[in-house]
Amino acid sequence: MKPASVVALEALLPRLSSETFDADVFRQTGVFVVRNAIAPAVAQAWVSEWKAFHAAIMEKGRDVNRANPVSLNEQLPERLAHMYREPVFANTLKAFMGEHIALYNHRFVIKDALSSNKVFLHQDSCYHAGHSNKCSVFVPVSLVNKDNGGLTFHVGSHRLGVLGDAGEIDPASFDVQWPTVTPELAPGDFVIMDSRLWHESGPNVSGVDRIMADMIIQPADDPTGQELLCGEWQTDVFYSPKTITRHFVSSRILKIVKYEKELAQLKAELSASR
Ligand SMILES: O=C(O)CCC(=O)C(=O)O
Ligand SMILES: [Fe+2]
Repeated sequence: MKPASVVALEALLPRLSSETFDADVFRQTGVFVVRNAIAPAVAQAWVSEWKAFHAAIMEKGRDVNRANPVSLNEQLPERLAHMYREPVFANTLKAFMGEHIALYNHRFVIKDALSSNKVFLHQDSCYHAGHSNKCSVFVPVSLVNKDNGGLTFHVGSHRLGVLGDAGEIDPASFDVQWPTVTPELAPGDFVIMDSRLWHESGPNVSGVDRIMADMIIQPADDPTGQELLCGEWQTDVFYSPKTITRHFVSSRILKIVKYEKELAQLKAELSASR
Protein backbone atom coordinates (compact mmCIF):
# COMPACT_ATOMS: atom_id res chain seq x y z
CA MET A 1 0.00 0.00 0.00
CA LYS A 2 1.14 3.52 -0.80
CA PRO A 3 2.01 5.56 2.31
CA ALA A 4 -0.36 8.51 2.87
CA SER A 5 2.63 10.85 2.56
CA VAL A 6 3.24 9.66 -1.01
CA VAL A 7 -0.43 10.06 -1.95
CA ALA A 8 -0.22 13.63 -0.58
CA LEU A 9 2.97 14.18 -2.58
CA GLU A 10 1.28 13.08 -5.83
CA ALA A 11 -1.44 15.66 -5.22
CA LEU A 12 1.27 18.33 -4.96
CA LEU A 13 2.83 17.58 -8.39
CA PRO A 14 0.77 20.18 -10.31
CA ARG A 15 1.96 22.81 -7.81
CA LEU A 16 5.71 22.30 -8.12
CA SER A 17 5.93 24.41 -11.26
CA SER A 18 4.81 28.03 -11.13
CA GLU A 19 5.83 31.64 -11.76
CA THR A 20 5.63 32.07 -7.98
CA PHE A 21 7.95 30.04 -5.78
CA ASP A 22 6.08 28.17 -3.01
CA ALA A 23 8.46 27.28 -0.16
CA ASP A 24 5.90 24.97 1.52
CA VAL A 25 5.53 22.90 -1.65
CA PHE A 26 9.33 22.84 -2.11
CA ARG A 27 9.93 21.58 1.44
CA GLN A 28 7.66 18.61 0.70
CA THR A 29 8.66 17.85 -2.90
CA GLY A 30 12.40 18.72 -2.73
CA VAL A 31 12.14 20.26 -6.21
CA PHE A 32 10.45 23.34 -7.69
CA VAL A 33 10.40 24.87 -11.19
CA VAL A 34 10.21 28.67 -11.15
CA ARG A 35 8.87 29.80 -14.55
CA ASN A 36 9.73 33.02 -16.43
CA ALA A 37 11.60 34.33 -13.42
CA ILE A 38 14.71 35.72 -15.09
CA ALA A 39 14.45 38.94 -17.11
CA PRO A 40 14.35 37.97 -20.84
CA ALA A 41 17.27 40.31 -21.69
CA VAL A 42 19.45 38.64 -19.01
CA ALA A 43 18.47 35.09 -20.03
CA GLN A 44 19.08 35.87 -23.72
CA ALA A 45 22.50 37.44 -22.97
CA TRP A 46 23.50 34.17 -21.22
CA VAL A 47 22.32 32.12 -24.23
CA SER A 48 24.35 34.25 -26.69
CA GLU A 49 27.41 34.24 -24.44
CA TRP A 50 27.18 30.43 -24.17
CA LYS A 51 26.85 29.95 -27.96
CA ALA A 52 29.96 32.04 -28.66
CA PHE A 53 31.92 30.33 -25.86
CA HIS A 54 30.85 26.82 -26.93
CA ALA A 55 31.85 27.46 -30.55
CA ALA A 56 35.27 28.64 -29.32
CA ILE A 57 35.94 25.63 -27.04
CA MET A 58 34.72 23.14 -29.68
CA GLU A 59 37.09 24.74 -32.17
CA LYS A 60 40.01 24.23 -29.77
CA GLY A 61 38.84 20.72 -28.77
CA ARG A 62 36.91 20.57 -25.52
CA ASP A 63 38.52 18.68 -22.60
CA VAL A 64 35.75 16.23 -21.58
CA ASN A 65 35.69 15.51 -17.82
CA ARG A 66 36.55 11.80 -17.42
CA ALA A 67 34.95 11.37 -13.97
CA ASN A 68 31.68 13.11 -14.93
CA PRO A 69 31.44 13.91 -18.68
CA VAL A 70 28.49 16.34 -18.28
CA SER A 71 30.43 18.56 -15.85
CA LEU A 72 32.22 21.21 -17.93
CA ASN A 73 35.97 21.55 -17.28
CA GLU A 74 36.66 24.76 -19.22
CA GLN A 75 36.87 28.12 -17.42
CA LEU A 76 33.64 30.03 -18.15
CA PRO A 77 33.68 33.58 -19.55
CA GLU A 78 33.03 36.38 -17.03
CA ARG A 79 29.26 36.76 -17.54
CA LEU A 80 28.56 33.00 -17.27
CA ALA A 81 31.05 32.50 -14.42
CA HIS A 82 29.04 34.86 -12.21
CA MET A 83 25.45 34.05 -13.16
CA TYR A 84 24.72 33.17 -9.52
CA ARG A 85 25.05 36.87 -8.61
CA GLU A 86 21.76 37.67 -10.40
CA PRO A 87 19.61 38.76 -7.40
CA VAL A 88 16.57 36.65 -8.38
CA PHE A 89 18.25 33.45 -7.14
CA ALA A 90 19.12 34.51 -3.57
CA ASN A 91 15.88 36.51 -3.34
CA THR A 92 13.87 33.40 -4.19
CA LEU A 93 15.82 31.11 -1.84
CA LYS A 94 15.34 33.49 1.12
CA ALA A 95 11.83 32.07 1.53
CA PHE A 96 13.26 28.89 3.05
CA MET A 97 16.99 29.56 3.60
CA GLY A 98 16.71 32.80 5.55
CA GLU A 99 18.44 36.16 5.02
CA HIS A 100 22.04 34.95 4.92
CA ILE A 101 22.93 32.98 1.81
CA ALA A 102 26.20 31.87 0.17
CA LEU A 103 27.48 30.05 -2.89
CA TYR A 104 29.00 26.55 -2.48
CA ASN A 105 29.86 25.89 -6.13
CA HIS A 106 29.01 27.09 -9.64
CA ARG A 107 29.50 24.99 -12.78
CA PHE A 108 27.86 24.04 -16.07
CA VAL A 109 26.39 20.60 -16.78
CA ILE A 110 26.08 20.07 -20.52
CA LYS A 111 25.00 17.41 -22.98
CA ASP A 112 26.49 18.25 -26.37
CA ALA A 113 27.92 15.92 -29.03
CA LEU A 114 30.85 15.04 -26.72
CA SER A 115 28.84 14.28 -23.55
CA SER A 116 25.44 13.00 -24.69
CA ASN A 117 25.13 9.96 -22.41
CA LYS A 118 22.69 9.35 -19.58
CA VAL A 119 23.50 10.22 -15.95
CA PHE A 120 22.56 7.46 -13.49
CA LEU A 121 20.16 7.96 -10.58
CA HIS A 122 21.98 9.58 -7.63
CA GLN A 123 21.84 12.21 -4.93
CA ASP A 124 24.48 14.97 -4.75
CA SER A 125 24.85 15.33 -0.96
CA CYS A 126 27.29 12.44 -0.65
CA TYR A 127 29.74 14.37 -2.86
CA HIS A 128 29.50 17.58 -0.80
CA ALA A 129 31.41 18.87 2.24
CA GLY A 130 29.89 21.02 4.98
CA HIS A 131 26.21 21.04 5.98
CA SER A 132 23.61 18.98 4.12
CA ASN A 133 20.97 21.71 3.71
CA LYS A 134 22.29 22.80 0.31
CA CYS A 135 20.32 23.05 -2.90
CA SER A 136 21.15 23.17 -6.59
CA VAL A 137 19.73 25.92 -8.76
CA PHE A 138 19.66 24.63 -12.35
CA VAL A 139 19.44 27.42 -14.90
CA PRO A 140 18.75 26.36 -18.50
CA VAL A 141 20.80 28.16 -21.15
CA SER A 142 19.09 26.15 -23.93
CA LEU A 143 15.80 24.37 -24.32
CA VAL A 144 15.67 21.33 -22.03
CA ASN A 145 13.35 18.34 -22.47
CA LYS A 146 13.34 14.56 -22.20
CA ASP A 147 14.76 14.16 -25.73
CA ASN A 148 17.90 16.18 -25.11
CA GLY A 149 18.61 14.61 -21.71
CA GLY A 150 16.64 16.80 -19.30
CA LEU A 151 16.74 15.90 -15.61
CA THR A 152 14.17 13.56 -14.03
CA PHE A 153 13.53 14.21 -10.34
CA HIS A 154 12.27 11.60 -7.84
CA VAL A 155 9.86 13.84 -5.98
CA GLY A 156 10.04 13.59 -2.16
CA SER A 157 13.11 11.31 -2.13
CA HIS A 158 15.09 13.94 -0.16
CA ARG A 159 13.02 12.83 2.85
CA LEU A 160 15.25 9.75 3.15
CA GLY A 161 18.22 12.03 3.87
CA VAL A 162 21.80 11.22 2.94
CA LEU A 163 22.03 7.52 2.03
CA GLY A 164 25.59 7.03 3.32
CA ASP A 165 27.25 5.83 0.14
CA ALA A 166 27.90 7.40 -3.27
CA GLY A 167 26.88 5.89 -6.60
CA GLU A 168 23.88 4.64 -8.58
CA ILE A 169 20.72 4.23 -6.50
CA ASP A 170 18.39 1.27 -7.10
CA PRO A 171 14.92 2.80 -6.56
CA ALA A 172 13.17 -0.61 -6.68
CA SER A 173 15.14 -1.73 -3.61
CA PHE A 174 13.12 0.64 -1.39
CA ASP A 175 9.63 -0.07 0.04
CA VAL A 176 8.58 3.44 -0.98
CA GLN A 177 8.33 4.50 -4.66
CA TRP A 178 8.54 8.23 -5.33
CA PRO A 179 6.67 9.93 -8.20
CA THR A 180 8.93 11.32 -10.94
CA VAL A 181 8.84 14.49 -13.05
CA THR A 182 10.92 15.52 -16.08
CA PRO A 183 10.14 19.22 -16.54
CA GLU A 184 10.59 20.93 -19.91
CA LEU A 185 12.57 24.11 -19.41
CA ALA A 186 13.41 27.23 -21.40
CA PRO A 187 15.82 30.11 -20.75
CA GLY A 188 14.13 32.34 -18.17
CA ASP A 189 13.04 29.39 -15.98
CA PHE A 190 15.07 27.82 -13.17
CA VAL A 191 14.81 24.71 -10.99
CA ILE A 192 15.55 24.54 -7.26
CA MET A 193 16.52 21.06 -6.06
CA ASP A 194 17.36 19.89 -2.52
CA SER A 195 20.84 18.30 -2.79
CA ARG A 196 19.50 15.13 -1.11
CA LEU A 197 16.90 14.64 -3.86
CA TRP A 198 17.45 11.72 -6.26
CA HIS A 199 17.82 12.74 -9.90
CA GLU A 200 18.93 11.24 -13.21
CA SER A 201 18.89 12.10 -16.90
CA GLY A 202 18.53 10.16 -20.15
CA PRO A 203 20.78 10.40 -23.21
CA ASN A 204 20.54 13.36 -25.58
CA VAL A 205 18.85 11.69 -28.56
CA SER A 206 17.59 14.83 -30.31
CA GLY A 207 21.05 16.30 -30.89
CA VAL A 208 19.91 19.72 -29.59
CA ASP A 209 22.58 20.69 -27.02
CA ARG A 210 21.23 20.63 -23.45
CA ILE A 211 23.00 23.35 -21.47
CA MET A 212 22.43 24.22 -17.81
CA ALA A 213 24.20 26.07 -15.05
CA ASP A 214 24.24 24.21 -11.73
CA MET A 215 24.80 26.64 -8.88
CA ILE A 216 24.87 25.06 -5.44
CA ILE A 217 23.64 27.48 -2.79
CA GLN A 218 23.51 27.18 1.01
CA PRO A 219 22.92 29.15 4.23
CA ALA A 220 25.85 31.48 5.05
CA ASP A 221 26.65 29.66 8.34
CA ASP A 222 28.26 26.83 6.36
CA PRO A 223 32.09 26.95 6.58
CA THR A 224 32.38 25.71 2.98
CA GLY A 225 30.84 28.90 1.54
CA GLN A 226 32.71 30.32 -1.47
CA GLU A 227 31.05 33.72 -1.86
CA LEU A 228 28.36 35.61 0.04
CA LEU A 229 25.19 36.16 -2.04
CA CYS A 230 23.10 38.14 0.47
CA GLY A 231 23.04 39.10 4.16
CA GLU A 232 26.18 38.56 6.27
CA TRP A 233 28.52 35.65 6.84
CA GLN A 234 27.32 33.62 9.83
CA THR A 235 30.67 31.87 10.29
CA ASP A 236 34.24 33.11 10.69
CA VAL A 237 35.85 29.74 10.00
CA PHE A 238 36.14 28.32 6.50
CA TYR A 239 37.69 25.41 4.64
CA SER A 240 37.74 24.43 0.99
CA PRO A 241 35.88 21.36 -0.29
CA LYS A 242 38.06 21.55 -3.42
CA THR A 243 41.14 20.27 -1.59
CA ILE A 244 39.38 17.95 0.84
CA THR A 245 41.84 15.05 0.59
CA ARG A 246 44.55 17.12 2.28
CA HIS A 247 42.49 16.97 5.48
CA PHE A 248 42.56 13.15 5.54
CA VAL A 249 45.31 10.79 6.65
CA SER A 250 43.53 8.03 4.72
CA SER A 251 40.14 8.01 3.00
CA ARG A 252 37.93 6.45 0.32
CA ILE A 253 39.00 9.01 -2.27
CA LEU A 254 42.70 8.57 -1.45
CA LYS A 255 42.27 4.78 -1.72
CA ILE A 256 40.51 5.04 -5.10
CA VAL A 257 43.27 7.31 -6.43
CA LYS A 258 45.92 4.84 -5.16
CA TYR A 259 44.14 1.77 -6.62
CA GLU A 260 43.60 3.50 -9.99
CA LYS A 261 47.32 4.34 -10.20
CA GLU A 262 48.24 0.75 -9.29
CA LEU A 263 45.78 -0.64 -11.85
CA ALA A 264 47.17 1.61 -14.61
CA GLN A 265 50.71 0.52 -13.68
CA LEU A 266 49.73 -3.20 -13.78
CA LYS A 267 48.00 -2.75 -17.15
CA ALA A 268 51.09 -1.01 -18.54
CA GLU A 269 53.36 -3.80 -17.27
CA LEU A 270 51.04 -6.47 -18.70
CA SER A 271 50.93 -4.89 -22.14
CA ALA A 272 54.74 -4.36 -22.12
CA SER A 273 55.28 -8.08 -21.34
CA ARG A 274 53.10 -9.25 -24.26
O1 LIG B 1 23.64 17.00 -16.19
C1 LIG B 1 22.94 16.07 -15.80
O2 LIG B 1 22.09 15.54 -16.49
C2 LIG B 1 23.08 15.58 -14.38
C3 LIG B 1 24.32 16.07 -13.71
C4 LIG B 1 24.31 15.76 -12.26
O3 LIG B 1 23.30 15.49 -11.67
C5 LIG B 1 25.57 15.81 -11.52
O4 LIG B 1 26.64 15.97 -12.13
O5 LIG B 1 25.51 15.70 -10.28
FE1 LIG C 1 23.59 15.40 -9.54
